[in-house]
Formats: sequence, structure tokens, C-alpha cells
Amino acid sequence: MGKVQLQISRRTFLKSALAGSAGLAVAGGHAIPAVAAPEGSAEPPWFYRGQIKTTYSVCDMCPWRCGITVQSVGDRVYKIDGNPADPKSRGMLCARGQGGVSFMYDPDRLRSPMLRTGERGEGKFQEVTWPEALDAMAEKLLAIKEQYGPESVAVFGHTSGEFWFADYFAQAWGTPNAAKPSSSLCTSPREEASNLTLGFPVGGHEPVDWEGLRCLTLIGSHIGEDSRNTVMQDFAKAWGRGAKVIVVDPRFSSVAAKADYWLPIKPGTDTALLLAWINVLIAEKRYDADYIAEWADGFDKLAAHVADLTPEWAAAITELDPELIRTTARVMADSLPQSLIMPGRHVTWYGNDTQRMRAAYTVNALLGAYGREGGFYFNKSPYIEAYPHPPFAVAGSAGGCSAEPGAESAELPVGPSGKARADGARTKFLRGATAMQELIEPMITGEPYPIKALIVYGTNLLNTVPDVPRTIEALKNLDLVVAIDVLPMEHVAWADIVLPEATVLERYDELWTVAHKTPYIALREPAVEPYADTKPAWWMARELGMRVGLENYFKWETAEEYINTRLQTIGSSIEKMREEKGIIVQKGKPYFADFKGSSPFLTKTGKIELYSDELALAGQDPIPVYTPTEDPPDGFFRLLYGRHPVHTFAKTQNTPLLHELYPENELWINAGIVAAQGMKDGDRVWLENQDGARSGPVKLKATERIRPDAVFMAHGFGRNEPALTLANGKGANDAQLQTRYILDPISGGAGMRVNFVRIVKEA
Ligand code: MGD
Ligand code: SF4
Repeated sequence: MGKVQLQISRRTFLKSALAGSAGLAVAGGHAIPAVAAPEGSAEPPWFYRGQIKTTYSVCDMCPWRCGITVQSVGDRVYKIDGNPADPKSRGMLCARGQGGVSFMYDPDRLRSPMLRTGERGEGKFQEVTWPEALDAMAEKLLAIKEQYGPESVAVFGHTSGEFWFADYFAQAWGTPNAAKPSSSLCTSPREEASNLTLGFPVGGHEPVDWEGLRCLTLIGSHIGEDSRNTVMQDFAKAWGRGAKVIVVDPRFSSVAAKADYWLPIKPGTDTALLLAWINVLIAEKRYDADYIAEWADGFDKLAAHVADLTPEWAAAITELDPELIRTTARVMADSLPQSLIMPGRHVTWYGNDTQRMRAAYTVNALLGAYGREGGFYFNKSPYIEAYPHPPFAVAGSAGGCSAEPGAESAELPVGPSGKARADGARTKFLRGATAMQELIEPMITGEPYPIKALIVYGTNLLNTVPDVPRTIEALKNLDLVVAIDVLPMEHVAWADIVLPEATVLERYDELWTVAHKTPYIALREPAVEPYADTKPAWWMARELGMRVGLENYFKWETAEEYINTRLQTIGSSIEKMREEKGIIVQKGKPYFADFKGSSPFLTKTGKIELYSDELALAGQDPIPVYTPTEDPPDGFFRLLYGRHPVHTFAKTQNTPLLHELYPENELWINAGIVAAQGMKDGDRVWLENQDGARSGPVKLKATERIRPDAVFMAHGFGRNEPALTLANGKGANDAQLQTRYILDPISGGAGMRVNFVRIVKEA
């Protein structure tokens, strides 16, 4: 197959997106008979070109993973819609989801397995067959295992096929050094704070009981720019029925524009604000006293702890008006228990993030929100058995925001042969899954033991892990680097072996099991055959497993066999799932009443632990304390980064239709600063950080909508890979400017908002 030609224009794309939300007829799992094209039409529209086949899948354009229906004619996919039966998409998709067809037909896709011929980093390869590539990989892995042990192989994984490598293969092989960016570079502080406070993690789908919610508080969660489909639907409905909205953000984000109260907080001081809110709720007796008496532990210690942490105290730290702090606490309390602070998603900010999240959960407890209608429901994982396999050599350690509660990610993994894990998690961090950024060090130093091989599955290594020069040093040092990807992202040029994957529309995957108010299971099945010489991850993992002596874990021969074996344990099958429109919904236990008197909180005390003995024993603050973060030096701004509604991380900038909608990022900067420095809106500048790292040029967006001490840009731009023909060289790259991070001692999360940049006018 030659390079794929893009056949859809932006207008057609938007028209087709609208048709999707209007509910274009689909035939659940069946083929729709071909309809004759209107007479005289030169090129008939796609739906006249033959029989339309509808298949069920799960969108992978972001990790939210909405259920989709996919329409294809012959060997080509034409249209994706939200699956009406899916509790997340509810028949709708965001722009990125609609862009899934364009992602699949990106002309820059990897097409064949390759072996390196030039130096690492040069990007010179020869195309080889699959047996040649997999034999080479197996031979090298076995040699490394022989000399250094299985733990010397690290696996980094993200995107929804991550299960096959970062979980299944890594655990069967015997390495605890498997990591997902969605944990230590994203959600680990919120998950560990939840584990410590409530006894269970938040889970992939934040359990906000939107229907009855009357007051929503967002701390740096930019709903609308971080455009998760379901959250936007739920927010729009809650806002439409008049729920109060409080937004805390140094930037007047899209959702701040919808808020009743915007608190333009000084970056890094949120814990002080949260403590002052707790002070007001307690001092003015505005908390849910009965709820706290029944379900919380450590209230008296908390009350003593915050007695002096008044709004005036916080105002001096946060640069907010004390009356605004007091008023917003009262507004929250007026709606309790249908009032809550939503757990953010990417919360690795300043290195003290678990404590900030614990402070937010403390506010939620005072509002009586957990387990109450219109507050937080208790989510539940769906019941289904795992595929029967011999016990794994190591327990799961990778974690991740897409890992569902109840999965092994919540447990502390044990190192192989009694050895400490390479990231030292048992001693260095109190809790948390394996920290991705901490696995880079042993690749360079060999301490506490060497890591010699790295398998990078669906992770955009050089745009994702902070301190890029250090990652490059590690890549130079390794004995084996394997990249499994769909596109020639920057790190692919550093691989010895490149394995091109089929996209989600071309493959089966592990079942998607979602802890939810109504727990559910979603099917991903292929709509068309894989592009060129690409293969799905399940196939690669199995072929590799068979070559490295792991046959006992790969008794199944096909993904269908694997999936059907699992589905059989709940009396279902792929065929039946097709009849059920790709989704199985089970019954949940969302509220206190469903627990019939027993406690839903899985802490030691069976209560919400406002004071944590576990933290006290570990020498950490048992109740959150505000710890200051360094201010920007003179002439520098704090670098804030976030999402753009039509892009996901660093994955979609090269996707033709999404690129057309937003081709390059801009630097949000206070208009007063721009004027004072003799610049103007739209000027192109370079950015230089505190360590001399540079990125750009990037267009200035001069605006009153951001504080003067910070700048903001969307993540994922400023790419440096000519093979990404659309994305290369457009805008600035936040990852290049994040040469520093601060580790959260509790969760191992890497706080990345500790970098500063100055403006360098373009020569
Ligand atoms: P993406 O940039 O989406 O993010 O980190 P990543 O998961 O690394 O990269 C996904 C990779 O998967 C790309 O290389 C893409 O080509 C590849 N891919 C896409 N589809 C497939 C597929 O079907 N199969 C395979 N094998 N590969 C596929 C995200 C992580 O980044 C997260 S979760 C957060 S919250 C952090 N955000 C963040 C930030 O905002 N700024 C900076 N500077 N760093 C960040 N790091 C973290
Ligand atoms: Fe896909 Fe959008 Fe849903 Fe993410 S939020 S899974 S991109 S439709």
C-alpha cells in the first residue's frame, strides 16, 4: 500500500461531525446494504460507495476512551460516531474523537518493522520482516536478561494497548520496572491522596455525581480546553441548570469565563487557599457536622491545625482578596452536600502535590460530598475474570490514570528476587506506582542496579518525560531501545528496533473495563485490516513472548480467543457484545445506602482520615501544610502549560484535520508586560529557561486573561522531527523547557511547574 492520501477537507469533516451528533443512522454491528448513488454524481459520497459496515470500538484519541461506532466501506473507514450505548460518549464525540479517521490516515505513519543502520538518533533504518525484527529483539532481550536479570529491562507504556506490554508482558517477563506517564507525570498525587484519605483511588473516571450537583469548584482543571467529552456534556448541563461554579486558576481559562467566581491565584499557593477554606468552614460551623461525626477521623486535630489559617493569612500568600476567599467558602457550604472540588487530572505541579490533593479532599469531606447524591458516587469495577495464566513473576507496578481501581495498580509492587525496585519506590516514595522519570537514572548510572533495555510502547518519550537532555543521555547508554509506535515521533529515531503498530481502528485490544457509577465493559474490534505491514500490540507481545520462553502466558492464539475466554466468565462473547452494541453495563453501589451499614471507606479506621497516621509514621505531615515554592527570578515568568481542545498531549499535532484546526501553539502573556517590553500581540519570540534551554519561535498572545508573573502554552508543539511533516517546527515545546522537576515524596509524582522562562525577541 502506498502513502495514504487524505480525502476529507475540513468542511466535510465538520459537516460529518455535526451529522454524528445529530444521530446519523447506524446499524448496531451489522452491515447496511449499499444504496445506489444519485444519478450523475461524479464522485459519489462515501456512503454510496458500497455496503456500510458498522463496528464497535473505543476512541483512543485521548485516554478518556469514549465508546464509538465506526463505519467503513470496503477496506476504508469513513466515519466515527459516539456509541449511544456507551456511558461515556452517550452518542457524542469531541473534535479529537471525530479526528480519529484522520489520525489513522496520517500519511506520515510508520509502515514496516525496521532495524537501525546509522547511529542512534540519526534515524537511519532498513525495513525488515516481522520475524527478523522480533528475532533480533528476543535475542537481545535474552542476552541482557542472562547478564543483568529480568529487572534490567524497563517498559514504558501508554495509549490503550499499553496493557499488552507495560502490564502483561512486563509482569510475565519479570520486571517491576514498567511505568506509565499517566501515573507519575499526571495523576499519582491525586490517586495516592485518595488512597490515604478514603482508602481507594479516584480511578480513571472522576466519580462526580453530576446530575444533582449544585456547586462545582475547579482548581486548575480547565474543562473545555482539557476537552473530555463526558465532562463537557456534564458540565454544560450542570451550568445550564444554574449550578454555581468557582474556578481557581492564574489564567482566565474557558471555564473561568463560565464561573460565578474566578480566583486568579498566585501559582503554587493553592494549598494555602484550601487551608483557609477549611478554616472558614470550621470556624463558621458551615461544615456537615453529622457527616463528619459519623464518617471522619481526626476532626479535632484538623480544627486545631487550621485555627489560625484565616483568609487574611492565605491572602498574603495567594494574592487573593480575603473576602473572596471567605465568600467562596460560604458559597460552597450553602450547597452542601451537593458541592465539591473536582479532583484534577494532571496534578503533578510543584512536588508537594499529594498534600494539596489531600487538602482538597478534606474540603470535600467537610462538605459531606462522598457517597451522597449530587456529590461523589462510589465507583465500582465491573465483574469479569482475568484470562487464566500462570502467576506472574512480579506484581503490576505501572499504574496510570487509565488503570481502574481494584486493578493491581493500587498495590505496592514487590521487586524481583527481593531486590529493591530501581526507582527505590519502597524507600524513596511512600506510595505510588513506579515513577517513569526515576527509571531514567539507573539507565545512566547503573544504580541501584543497571537498566540496559527500554521498550517504549505508545509513549512519546522526548515530549513527555521532563529533563530531555538526561533522557537522551540514557538512550545513548542503553544496550537495546525498542520503539512501538504508529508515527515517527522524535524518540523513534533513537531506537534500534522499530515496531509499527496498527491503530485502534485496525485491531482488537484488551477489553476496556471501567469503574463507574454503572460499571461497564466495552469492546474494541477492528473496522478494517491493518495498514501496510503494521500489527496490533497483542500480536507483537505474543510473538515476542513465544520467542523468549513465556509460552505458558500466551496459550491463546488470537485476540478473539483471549477476549472470548474472559467474556465467557460473565456469560458473554464477542458475538453477544456486538448484539449489545459493544457495551455491557453492570449494577453499581454508588451511595451509602448501597453498603447496607458497612463502611465504604477502605482506610484502617474505616473512615475518612483527615489526620493520617500513615503519613505521620513516615515523617510526612499528617494534615496538609502549605509549603512555599520558589518564585520566578527577575525577568522570568513561571511556565504554565495545559491542553488545547483539539489536541491531546503531543500525539495529535501531526493529525491533518486537527493540525488544520490549530497548527501551532501561542504563548499567553499578560498584555501589560507585552506593552512594557515594546512587543505586540502576534510577535514571534523565543523562550529561554532558567538553565539556558531554548524553544520557539512562538507567537505571543497578549491578553489580560493571565497574571503578569506567569505565561501559558498548550503542550505538544514545537516539534523537532522532519518526518512529522505537519507538526515539525510549529510553535514552542514545553517539554524542552522543563529541565527541572521536583519530586513529590509521597506519590513519586514529578512536579513540572517549577521552571521559569524569559522572552528572547526573535533576531
Ligand atoms: P502522547 O504525547 O499522547 O503522550 O504522555 P504520552 O502518553 O507519552 O504520546 C502518545 C504516543 O503514543 C505517541 O508517540 C503516539 O504516536 C503513540 N501512539 C498513538 N497511538 C498509538 C497506538 O495505537 N499504538 C502505539 N504503539 N502507539 C501509539 C502523556 C503524559 O505526558 C501525561 S498523561 C501527562 S498528564 C503529562 N503531560 C505533560 C504536559 O502537559 N507537558 C509536558 N511537558 N509533559 C507532560 N508529560 C505527561
Ligand atoms: Fe475520544 Fe474525545 Fe472521548 Fe477523548 S474525549 S476519548 S478524544 S471522543
